[in-house]
Amino acid sequence: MKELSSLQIERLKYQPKLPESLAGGINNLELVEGNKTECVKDTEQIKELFSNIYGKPIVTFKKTPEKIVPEKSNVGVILSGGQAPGGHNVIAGLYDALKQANPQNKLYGFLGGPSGIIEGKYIEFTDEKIDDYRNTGGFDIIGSGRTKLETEEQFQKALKVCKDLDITGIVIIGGDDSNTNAALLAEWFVKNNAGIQVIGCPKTIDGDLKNDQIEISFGFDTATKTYAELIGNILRDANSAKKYWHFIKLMGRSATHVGLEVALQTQPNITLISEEVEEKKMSLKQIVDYISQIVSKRADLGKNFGIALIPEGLIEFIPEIKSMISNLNDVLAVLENDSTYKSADENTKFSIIESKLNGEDSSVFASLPTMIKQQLLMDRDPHGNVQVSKIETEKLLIEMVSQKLEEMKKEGNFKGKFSAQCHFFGYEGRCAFPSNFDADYCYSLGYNAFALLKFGLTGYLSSVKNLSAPALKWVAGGVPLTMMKKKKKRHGQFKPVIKKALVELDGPVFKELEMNREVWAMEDKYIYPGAIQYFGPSSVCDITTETLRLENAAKLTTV
Ligand code: FBP
Repeated sequence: MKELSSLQIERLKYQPKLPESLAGGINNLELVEGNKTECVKDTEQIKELFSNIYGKPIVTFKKTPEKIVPEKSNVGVILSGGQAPGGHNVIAGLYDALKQANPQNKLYGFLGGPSGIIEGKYIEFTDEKIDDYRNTGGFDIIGSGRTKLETEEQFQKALKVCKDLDITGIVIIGGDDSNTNAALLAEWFVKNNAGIQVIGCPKTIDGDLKNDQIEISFGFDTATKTYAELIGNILRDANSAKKYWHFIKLMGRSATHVGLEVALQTQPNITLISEEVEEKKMSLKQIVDYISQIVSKRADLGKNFGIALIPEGLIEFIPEIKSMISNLNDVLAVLENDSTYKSADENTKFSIIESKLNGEDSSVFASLPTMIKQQLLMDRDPHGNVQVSKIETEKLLIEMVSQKLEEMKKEGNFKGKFSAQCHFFGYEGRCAFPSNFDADYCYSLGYNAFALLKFGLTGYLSSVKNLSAPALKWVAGGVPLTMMKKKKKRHGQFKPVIKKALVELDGPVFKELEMNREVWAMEDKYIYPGAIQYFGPSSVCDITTETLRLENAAKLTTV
């Protein structure tokens, strides 16, 4: 029986590229320190919370002929949060660097996410284990989880597990919330003289963990290429059958980077951008009117089909719903301990909530269909986020657009047909085989994470920059995690968080969409990107996203 696909066999042999500074070997590095850093907001509170790791400098690495062989060290690695293509390569890069530095070194993988380090569940990596997972998608090598590390008890347990394994460095591979975990753990270890360093790695398909120092999180490239392939196929189907409107919700949590990138790769008829909805204070009704107008105008041209991209987090950005959700979060935090509420049936729960919400928020909640109310009441994730992937905004919009078009039909303002299909793309892309870009980027991030540990740094995010250039020209280094911090209300309390990067409406990526969307709405300028290619010309296999291309090109013109 066949155990591996032909592609799997070939991908296992792929040798990821490293930046030139790292390619000379892990023991041939020199650390270059930049200026001290400040956090993005709430400086005094963040300084106080992270008094031991606050304000460190940005660092980069330089190749040096000197060979410094470090003492033996053991490292533990954690995969945290949602899967993103390339996670296995971060571990492979980390493992290769660690073994190259000193073959006596050991790498432990904590199982099932951050809970693994608390519960002492781990494996020790071997060459065979790592070789089986090189350049593969998924996080199944050790699994992932969303446990939040924040209590004294959790930290004490993690310390004991690390001491038992003689671990002096932890690498946490995660998104904004997981890297907040990394910063809290780093601070606690320094405060308690634990002698354990913590380094984060920027992971998330959402693309919202980025700033002046982090160009993109890993996984975004592969995930958006995967969705663009699927959407390209649907565009072609729609353009062939000419009878359906496809409403496609795309993962990405709050930010619309995924939707925007996929739109630039495929050029659909409608792309909603949550950040624009918020900025323009568009109500749900205005969004429905906007979509209905395009459906109707296309129908006038004889086109009763099209594609609308809907960001996963849209609902949280519609002003009246955003305000209601914020109020609802506070109400639910109190009701969590209310036995009458907890034992009530669904309709009674809705009534209790409506009675506790402020006037306007209460009417907004009451006006939503039951399906959406139920989805809004689902448990928050351990970091306090509404689980937007479970809110069926695409269905809500189809229902409301249908109603609007019925009204327009009665008034003689819509003469076409509206038959809609809904889709939700998210899980389809999170575990895809990493593109060459993600395979190289992730391997470099892991390798670089060990370099940061080797120089005794803690509370840093592994950073690899200049990503629009060929891999050899990438710049490896580290960014202090505190630099990205600010405070945010979670579960009714203020907590330190990493600032999420949302789509910038005056940035080059959104501008590109804005410039073209009216044409794309009416004329069918669809692009069919096809599947990710791993072998073939570099112009096909190694290109990265439009987002990175446009952002880096804009930086060059402003320098
Ligand atoms: P991360 O921030 O953990 O990388 O989340 C990625 C993501 O895919 C989001 O786009 C999505 O909202 C969420 O995970 C869904 O997570 P889950 O499958 O755990 O509900």
